[in-house]
Amino acid sequence: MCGDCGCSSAETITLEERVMARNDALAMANRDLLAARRVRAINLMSSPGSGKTTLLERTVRDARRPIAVIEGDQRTPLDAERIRRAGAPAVQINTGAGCHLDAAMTRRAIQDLDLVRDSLLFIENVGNLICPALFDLGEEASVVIVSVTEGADKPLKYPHMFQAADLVVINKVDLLPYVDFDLGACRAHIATVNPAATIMAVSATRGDGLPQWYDWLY
Ligand SMILES: Nc1nc2c(ncn2[C@@H]2O[C@H](COP(=O)(O)OP(=O)(O)O)[C@@H](O)[C@H]2O)c(=O)[nH]1
Ligand SMILES: [Mg+2]
Repeated sequence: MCGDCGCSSAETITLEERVMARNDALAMANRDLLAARRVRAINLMSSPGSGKTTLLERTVRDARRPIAVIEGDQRTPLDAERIRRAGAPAVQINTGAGCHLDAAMTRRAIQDLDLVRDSLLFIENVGNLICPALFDLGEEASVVIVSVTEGADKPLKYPHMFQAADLVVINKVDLLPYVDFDLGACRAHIATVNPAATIMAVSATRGDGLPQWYDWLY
């Protein structure tokens, strides 16, 4: 039995499997829809405050292709407003108590956005290093941001998130002189949990590493 809820753990596992299977089917449908419009979708994940929205604002201002953004937060339209001010269409999803976006939410947001052919779609997931890694949204690539104020050990502590990443961005390198953060160790930890991941160090505010980010993106 699992605590107070009265259900057996076997029933819980079956329900979880059904939820994940349904999500995976919807994610595949999203992937097909996006591919048909030649839209490259990127799932952007990190702890709250790592700089996801800041990097997106900068990317929108420097855009070489049309960009649209889906913003996920538990509450407030704040991040979608930031993206619109930077110059791109954005849809905000508020998950309430939820800790991640799922494929159904993403589908509704895709329908609300008038996606342009040959464009980029960023999906800024709800900020945490755990749940978003479990849910396929139909993205083409996953990007995880870790910032130098979070500590170099996070890839080891939250390996599932870093294993899901095609690219890991180490952000806020402008703060390296002021924080105790071992960049080499962080790179090594990322490579330990995900040897295939591309790793780049950037400062979304000062601009370090942005040429590499744009090379990867375009
Ligand atoms: N020093 C520094 N601050 C940054 C950088 N990127 C983001 N920030 C700041 O970090 C805070 C959180 O950024 P935000 O983009 O909202 O993070 P999000 O929660 O991941 O979307 C804001 O105060 C940003 O100005 C950076 O490269 N360097
Ligand atoms: Mg944000």
